[in-house]
Amino acid sequence: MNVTRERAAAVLAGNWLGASTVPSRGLYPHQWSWDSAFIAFGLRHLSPGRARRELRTLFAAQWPDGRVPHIVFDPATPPEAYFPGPSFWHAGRTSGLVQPPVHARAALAVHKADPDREFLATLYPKLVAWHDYLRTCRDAGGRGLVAIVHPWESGMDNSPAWDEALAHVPLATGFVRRDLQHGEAGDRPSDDDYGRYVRLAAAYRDSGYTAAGDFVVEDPGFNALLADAELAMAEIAEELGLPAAGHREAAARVEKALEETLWDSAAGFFFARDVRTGSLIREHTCAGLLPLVLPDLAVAPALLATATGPRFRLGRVHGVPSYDLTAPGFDAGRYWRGPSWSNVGWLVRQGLLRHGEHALAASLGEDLVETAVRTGFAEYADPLTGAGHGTRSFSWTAALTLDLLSEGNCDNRGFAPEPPSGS
Ligand code: 9WN
Repeated sequence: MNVTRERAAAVLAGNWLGASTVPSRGLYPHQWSWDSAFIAFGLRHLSPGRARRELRTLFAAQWPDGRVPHIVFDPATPPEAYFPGPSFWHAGRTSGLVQPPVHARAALAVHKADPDREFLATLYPKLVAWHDYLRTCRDAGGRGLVAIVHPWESGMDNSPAWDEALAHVPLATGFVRRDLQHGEAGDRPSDDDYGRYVRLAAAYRDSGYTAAGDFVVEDPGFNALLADAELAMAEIAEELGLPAAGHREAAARVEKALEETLWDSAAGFFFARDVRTGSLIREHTCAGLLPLVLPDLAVAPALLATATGPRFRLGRVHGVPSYDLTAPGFDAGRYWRGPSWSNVGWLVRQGLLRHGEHALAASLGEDLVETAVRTGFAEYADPLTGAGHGTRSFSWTAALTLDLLSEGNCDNRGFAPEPPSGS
């Protein structure tokens, strides 16, 4: 194993709890849903058994209604280590929110690395129930798209796309933020944003996790990943000798709804839609690039033009900026308001490959690896300077680095770590 792989593997070993991996020992000391899927993409190259365990552990916490909770709390970790912890959610050892459905794609990738029919056969009905929950219980807009009911469900928590919809949510008070003990305040969401997150989560909890409240949004990223997950389900079904056509039809339905409802042809972009007002939220965030993962996307050429244009400057900046570089609110270091995250870069790279953009995909992949190693596997990075931000030794940054290196199309040198003053 070369030095880069060793460093990435050491991060995942350090964050392994025995049956799942924490995103980060300090900031996120439990299991998170979409993190575990990205982590499995990397773990499959180190230990397919651990990758399978990661996904099995997550799905062991699946709710009877099919939802896969966004956090599974580790009973051995002190409750005060993360807020909102288990006592806030009143949901046993989990939260009651969800995160983007990248799990079917991860399960398929783990199986491809080390075929295990029993693993796939056990997970398949759970994945079916998960997607059914999203389709049936979350189509608040009635257009065949999943609506998220909390910014945390997008995985892109304080994206500027949520500002308008959040503006009328009252602030919760009387809680103590734990995240600021582990992260720079300037890299994290503001206190007001946090107050609104807590208020929204409490209202959803008090409805028994059924009633959408003040925040109901159709997110292009979440829905694109669901369509892609259904394409993965078709492949899984074929592996298991089960009918696959229904999954392809489900993927096509979501893709059609995305194009009909969230695509703005004048802008050449997918925007989120506020279901309560019925209006598109015209903020260019990285979620609008994620439909590129869909190989049949008819509008891909126009979307690629936006991706390589002044707003995202793909190929000319580090990674994929989480927010429009030309927007007045662009902030290169704050959470989802500008910095590049490796999971988004990794997904966009998959999209580039699926649309034949091999040179751009290769340079993006090399940049993701270089940035990850230089910054000590930072949670996110400044797209203009490449400087690391957020926590370090972040699991999905390490896991996706391993995955990129294992595809054999990235430069595999041992990169020098960033000096502490540069981060
Ligand atoms: C809330 C764990 C998670 C990621 C999200 C990221 C951040 C949590 C937080 O960390 O969200 O879920 O406390 O800020 O935004 O994408 O899954 O890594």
